[in-house]
Amino acid sequence: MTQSSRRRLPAALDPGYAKVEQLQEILEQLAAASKPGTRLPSERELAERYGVARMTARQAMEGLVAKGLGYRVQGQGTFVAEPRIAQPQRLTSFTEDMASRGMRSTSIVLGQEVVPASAAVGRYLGLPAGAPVVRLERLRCGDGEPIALERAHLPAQRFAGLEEADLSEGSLYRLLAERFGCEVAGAEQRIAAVRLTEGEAHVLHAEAGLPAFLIERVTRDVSGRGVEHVRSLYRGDRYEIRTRLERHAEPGGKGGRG
Ligand code: 16G
Repeated sequence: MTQSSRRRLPAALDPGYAKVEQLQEILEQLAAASKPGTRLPSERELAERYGVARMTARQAMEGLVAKGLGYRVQGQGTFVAEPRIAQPQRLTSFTEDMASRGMRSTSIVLGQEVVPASAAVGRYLGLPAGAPVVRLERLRCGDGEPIALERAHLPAQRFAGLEEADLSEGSLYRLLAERFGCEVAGAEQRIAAVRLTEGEAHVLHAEAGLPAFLIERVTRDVSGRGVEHVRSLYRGDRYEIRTRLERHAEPGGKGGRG
């Protein structure tokens, strides 16, 4: 434990509360106040400092790791994890999400071609089944690290030539706006918890079975027309979804009282 991290820890536990939870809170505060990659106190150090059993210290550490706030390195200890990237409440692009965190967005294009729309994709985009759509499959990276795997379908006639655009660095949304005059205006999405299959994990440089968010989105332009249907897999250890809930909010208006 470094001098500075020791200084941040409270001196003793409160006897009126459960020890594991208190230790976990202490570790969470310490992790939040430290840079990613900082070594956290060992189980032995924690146990000695707070006069608790090693098992209690271990449970607190395991809780921290399970929440994705720390990671273990065999034989070296537990370290502060990178904070997750939050999906904002506005309709943003991956490039914007990364930029807002000071990260550089790049993509590895895994597929980019015109294919016939399946019945489901056609329905989402307001096209007949079999109509040409551009299938765009990208591995999205932040500062070079894989974060999400996205498979999008867009109407090929409306976005003619999209299958040949260079999307390894740039933003799809920006390209749609600049080249096709199409501004995305809103989206409906659903989010489910899944585990990565071996193939997905391989592409995302993760372990098979890692929890992930499966996000299915239909994005619309100002006139309400479907612009893209996307299925994205976001690594659960690198991404989080935040929602804001207001009890008295009225759609499109100020919060009322009821
Ligand atoms: C986000 C969107 C995706 C969109 C992409 C455009 C989610 C779940 N998905 O990743 O639908 O295609 O942004 O990003 O948020 P780009 O403009 O950086 O290419």
